[in-house]
Amino acid sequence: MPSFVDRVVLHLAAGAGGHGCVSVHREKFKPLGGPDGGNGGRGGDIVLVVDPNTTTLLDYHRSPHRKARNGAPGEGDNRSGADGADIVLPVPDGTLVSTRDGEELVDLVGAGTRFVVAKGGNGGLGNAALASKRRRAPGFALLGEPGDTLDVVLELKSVADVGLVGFPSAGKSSLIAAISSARPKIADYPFTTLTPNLGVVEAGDVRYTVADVPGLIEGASEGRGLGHEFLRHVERCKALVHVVDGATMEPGRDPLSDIDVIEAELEKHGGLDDRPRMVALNKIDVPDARELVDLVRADIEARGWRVFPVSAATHEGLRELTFAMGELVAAARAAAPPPEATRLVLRPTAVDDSGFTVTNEGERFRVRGVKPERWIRQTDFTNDEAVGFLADRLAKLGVEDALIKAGAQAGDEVVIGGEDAVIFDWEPSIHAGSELLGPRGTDPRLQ
Ligand SMILES: Nc1nc2c(ncn2[C@@H]2O[C@H](COP(=O)(O)OP(=O)(O)OP(=O)(O)O)[C@@H](O)[C@H]2O)c(=O)[nH]1
Ligand SMILES: [Mg+2]
Repeated sequence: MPSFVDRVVLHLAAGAGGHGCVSVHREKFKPLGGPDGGNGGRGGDIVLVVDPNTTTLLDYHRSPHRKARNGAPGEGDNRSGADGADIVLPVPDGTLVSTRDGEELVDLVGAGTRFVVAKGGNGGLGNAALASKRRRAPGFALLGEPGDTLDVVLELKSVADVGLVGFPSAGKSSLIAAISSARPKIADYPFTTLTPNLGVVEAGDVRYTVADVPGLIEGASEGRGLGHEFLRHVERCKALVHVVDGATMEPGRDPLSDIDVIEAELEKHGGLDDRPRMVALNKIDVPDARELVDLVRADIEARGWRVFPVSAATHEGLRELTFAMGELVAAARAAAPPPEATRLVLRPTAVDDSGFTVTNEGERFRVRGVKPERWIRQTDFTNDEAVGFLADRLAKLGVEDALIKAGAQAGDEVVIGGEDAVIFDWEPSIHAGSELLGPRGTDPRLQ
């Protein structure tokens, strides 16, 4: 059975920032100019954009690894490195983005809606930008930061006003083809439809969208047939229409029990009780089916649902059906607030990104904070002067003092960051040492 692709896991890597450059200006007869190392470029972002021409997640199923370009390193003569190009991934309307743990990040609804799902790293400052009165000729530059790397789950939940539900081969796709300009695949074997088809219907002055759902069978919610996960596509629908096959020859099936089976699956899926329903008794061009209409109509109407005998084949009854669906949609629109805007769930960031915390973990002290952790990533630990600069920054932020307050002593282990943290043997004097080192620079060309 072909796989149904409305859920994919994407492996994303935004671009890394380019490193800053260490360079010293040279000119004939002026051997010692100032520092002129340029900044590294930004790494490219990965952006999801709702594109009406994209209807499936198939492309991402085939190639789930996406990587944006890195920023270029800075160069001498104050030339900044080029930014890495963003990559833009088109997704269908109604794509839900979440983490692998199931935490919802964003619900992308409406053409053109954008979401930066992976941010590129900032470029590192070159030594020109790091120069100050006190540090006239820095012999180091900052490293570019890595870009976000993460896995996200994309799930497609169609955005349609009316959802058609029913057994395989009941004629749901045929109905969509008959009432809209959509041209879904139609065939006389079950499970023809593997991804929902979406059609736009105009009935009087109401314009609405209709989607079908792959055929349901008893036990779908336990994974039989194509499984009930398809029902997620009708979660957003304002109304449901049962499409019932009036001409099926299968033993044990009749319109009333078919409806009961589908209702039981909807019930198990949950969350759809409040959606108004109607019934389209299809295939009345077949004499047996036409006879059934009068036998079952009263029972269905007793549930409060309107019944429409139709034929997707001859188009009989379709005008009444589409106008009635339009009425339901219009009523739902009038009752509900305006179309749902994109719901953004922002990833939790540190409460205060200017601060930091120091915790005594027994064996070591741990420093957490947006700034200290970023500074660590920017530091070239092979360069003493860069390490001194880091120590200065940490001291200025108050990390040094906080460590002393927390009881840290020379030689204790200090960790800055979370999982892939950097571990130091703490030397309170590193601060003072860097002061000495700092202003002068170690670039041998400057001696
Ligand atoms: N005689 C007659 N046949 C119909 C009518 N509507 C659909 N059919 C036939 O029924 C079969 C199934 O139609 P589909 O539209 O593919 O059914 P479906 O409900 O989308 O089926 P799945 O996608 O498999 O769930 C096809 O052979 C259609 O030609 C109708 O009104 N009259
Ligand atoms: Mg179909």
